[in-house]
Amino acid sequence: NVDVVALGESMVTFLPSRPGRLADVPSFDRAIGGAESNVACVLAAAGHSARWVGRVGADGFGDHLVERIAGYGVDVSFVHRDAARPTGVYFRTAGDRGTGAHEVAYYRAGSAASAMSVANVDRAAVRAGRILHLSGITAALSEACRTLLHTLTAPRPGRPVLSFDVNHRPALWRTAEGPLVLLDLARRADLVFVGEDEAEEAWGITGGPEAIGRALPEPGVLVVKQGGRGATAFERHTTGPETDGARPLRRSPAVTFEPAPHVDVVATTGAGDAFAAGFLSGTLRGLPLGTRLRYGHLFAAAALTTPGDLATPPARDHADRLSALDHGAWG
Ligand code: KDG
Repeated sequence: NVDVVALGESMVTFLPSRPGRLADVPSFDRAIGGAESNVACVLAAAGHSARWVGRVGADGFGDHLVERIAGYGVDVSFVHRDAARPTGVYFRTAGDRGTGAHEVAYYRAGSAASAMSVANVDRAAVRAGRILHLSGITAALSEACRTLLHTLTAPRPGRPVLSFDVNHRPALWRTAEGPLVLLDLARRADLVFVGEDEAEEAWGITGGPEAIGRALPEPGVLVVKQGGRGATAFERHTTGPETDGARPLRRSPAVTFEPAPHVDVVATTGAGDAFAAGFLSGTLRGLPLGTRLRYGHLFAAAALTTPGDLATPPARDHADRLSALDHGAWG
């Protein structure tokens, strides 16, 4: 049995050799990306068992992704190779020092991952973990991927705890229904990650975490990320263990805010994935809500201070010591 299964598209990522506009950058360094496999890699690096389920081309970039992700200790035995479609890739520029804003160019339309479907994904392998981690990116890839997510998020007996990162990527959506699809998927999940800015951009919610909490009353745990300021988590208590996959019954929610430590940001890409991995790591270890948020911040700090999407999280004893520091050292 595996702790976490993550399903989604992974891509070869090209990082700029120097700052500047995409139009000007002369060369790029190869790295790996993909929100869901990032989560799986960070969790594996943090000592949990993780599986990534995806689809890549039968090409050298596909080999590279599978080998690199396996190198983190992630189980890749349910990754399919598609002889007819290529592995997706993307290029990005270095973030603006002040705002972190950067350009992204995706080459993933018609990719192997966009052909993932109910017919070709091993659903037993996807449902084999304690936690299944999905993200809204997959819903944007194709109609077949959207149907797959709907199937995987349907309530059913024995469903793993469903973790969903909204990951709104406006550049990927070719229909106007993206925000509604994301809202529907988030409502089906047990644990949801969403950025405050993302909730405003996708759903027009401007009232901060409380307003997002009101718009999303269903998930047992809702985590609202507030950029460099911190994150707020709402935990709606369950009445007992989720033995038959029934939705947890809600009482009044517990709300916790944890400030983020100050870091010199090198690149923001992958920070959300690292945050999710940190929170999930704390969840798997049964840690209190505030500590789970601190783990999210610590893992995100590692990603924020490296140029690539992926960074090794702090070792467990180190993270435990840092998360136990009093509030003055945080925020
Ligand atoms: O969260 C990081 C991801 O955005 C990056 O790895 C690429 O998966 C990606 C995407 O679709 O943007």
